[in-house]
Amino acid sequence: MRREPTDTLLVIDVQTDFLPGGALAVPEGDAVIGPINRLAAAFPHMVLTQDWHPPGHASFASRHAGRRPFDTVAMAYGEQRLWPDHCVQGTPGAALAPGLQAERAELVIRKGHHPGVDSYSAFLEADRRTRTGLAGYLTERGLTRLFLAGLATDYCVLWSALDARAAGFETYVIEDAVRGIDRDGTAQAFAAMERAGVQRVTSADLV
Ligand code: VGL
Ligand code: ZN
Repeated sequence: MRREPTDTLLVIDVQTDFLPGGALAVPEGDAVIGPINRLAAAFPHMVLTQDWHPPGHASFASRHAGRRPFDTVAMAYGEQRLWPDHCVQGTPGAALAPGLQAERAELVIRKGHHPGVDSYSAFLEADRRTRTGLAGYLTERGLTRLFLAGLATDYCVLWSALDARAAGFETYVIEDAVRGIDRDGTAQAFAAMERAGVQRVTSADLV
């Protein structure tokens, strides 16, 4: 696939808490780092996201009496899955994964920082109204072709890809540079992305 000057590698949530041994470990989450590093060296632009929750965030099961991680609860903005405490601002678990080559990142966008609202998507928070500013940033810079990598396929990668399409970006998901939390959820996520016009590529197609 030919590289365009507007091509942007959008790396979602490659953070210590999502790696094996982390607070919300994604199976084989560390497997994305090698492909992402090779892509990072070759891409004209790179943007990262970081899940970045205040202590006691509303998505944490520990905040909801009688609830456990992976339960769902009704929030003002809709259904919310509950998680173990993860990616708490400033903690080691919230740091970018050691070994991730992030030097060339032009922007790190932090999301999930509103105490009462989650944000899987890099573009739009879970209330589906509050914008992160990423679409404006990319649009102002003319960065119109997005290639998604990172964690987790069935949550933050999925929602970011769907919102990228909804915002009119040409969107690709790099299948060997993403991993999911749940196996069925990951298969469903790939199907939903395909229906939305997200194209599937491998890192070998790109570098
Ligand atoms: C994520 C669950 C909770 C993700 C973030 O990065 O996919 N998943 N917070
Ligand atoms: Zn989170």
